[in-house]
Amino acid sequence: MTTAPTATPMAWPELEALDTIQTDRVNGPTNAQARLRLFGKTEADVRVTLFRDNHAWCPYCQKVWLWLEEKQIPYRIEKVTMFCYGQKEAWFKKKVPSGMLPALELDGQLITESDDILIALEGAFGPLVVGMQTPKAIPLRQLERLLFRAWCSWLCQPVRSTRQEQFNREQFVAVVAKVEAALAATPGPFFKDKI
Ligand SMILES: N[C@@H](CCC(=O)N[C@@H](CS)C(=O)NCC(=O)O)C(=O)O
Repeated sequence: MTTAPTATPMAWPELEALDTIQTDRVNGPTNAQARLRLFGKTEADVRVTLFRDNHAWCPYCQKVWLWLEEKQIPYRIEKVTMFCYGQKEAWFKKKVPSGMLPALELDGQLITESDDILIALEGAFGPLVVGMQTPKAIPLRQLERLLFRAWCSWLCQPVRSTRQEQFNREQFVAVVAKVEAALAATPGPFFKDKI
């Protein structure tokens, strides 16, 4: 009789040693582990610190992350634990008592709420193609809020009746149809194809 080999899970350092692709986290392609991004500039040029979730899946943090990367604004990254993974860092709760992410410091001034963060960044560095407050962007931003509310009402909130569940589902499908229509209005796969 042969015994099956026992598999011992690898530790993080062992897994890291297998990663032979040496990426330059500071100036190379974007990556979720970076703590500093310079885009060829120097640390003296850094005016921004982004506080984001450890695992880089918070979509509101991603929104700010994408903006900074696309604009190539030098920034530091501070990682913060999300409630679902454990205790929120005390230093972060001192800064942002609600513990919500993202948060950002621009020239030492703290800003929360991803839309307000982007508006402040636009004020400092100029818009990323279409400004957050231009008439072109506003209906799409409203549509994103509608979509968020619709899926959250359907899937995240407790329902009291089958009728309510069905209503929430229909609301969601109706908003998705609006999103589809907005996408179909451009020839490409994006909401805005050309400016
Ligand atoms: N309206 C906020 C929403 C931000 C938000 O919901 N953030 C979630 C993560 S996706 C959060 O920080 N939750 C606290 C936590 O999970 O620790 C924004 O646009 O910035």
